[in-house]
Amino acid sequence: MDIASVNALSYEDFVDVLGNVVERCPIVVAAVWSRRPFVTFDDLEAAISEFIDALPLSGKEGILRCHPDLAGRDLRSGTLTQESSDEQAAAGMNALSPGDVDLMARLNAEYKQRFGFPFVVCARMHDKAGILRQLSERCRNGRAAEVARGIEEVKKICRLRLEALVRVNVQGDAAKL
Ligand code: 2AL
Repeated sequence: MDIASVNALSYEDFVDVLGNVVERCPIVVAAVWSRRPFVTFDDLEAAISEFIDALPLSGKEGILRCHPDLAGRDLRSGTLTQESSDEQAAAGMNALSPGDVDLMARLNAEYKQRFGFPFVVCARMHDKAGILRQLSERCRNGRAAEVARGIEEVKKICRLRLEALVRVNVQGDAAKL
């Protein structure tokens, strides 16, 4: 889909097509629909990013809380969104040894206990070893730093999900379909 086609969508279709670019948070794109027309792909991405940045701390934490754990309950029960399922598979989260599943569960629980929201990382940009390393390292950060870091990761996930839906041409403009 190209940016002109994105701009032509009704809000219902816009939310249907782009609603999960931020995991289980369709309100984000429902809010930015009124910022159309987007001149480029980057313009659309920037509008999403600005909406997230303008949220109060509780809203940013809420976005983080909409993310499923890596190698967690939703993966085991088959209730991940398609996007999350593909991302977790790309990072090998669906093929962990029983020992690594236990380690992830322990570290995820420790992180959540400390911060009150889940550990979020852009899974497509890391492998299993990198994810486990970050999870143990980030458990030691302060809370404000982790909200900021988690939101940075949400934006990376969002960029990749947007790229799968809207073509970015060589000039950085969107031009797909
Ligand atoms: C996820 C997810 O669902 N996709 C991804 O890249 N990261 N979840 C998470 N807790 O980091």
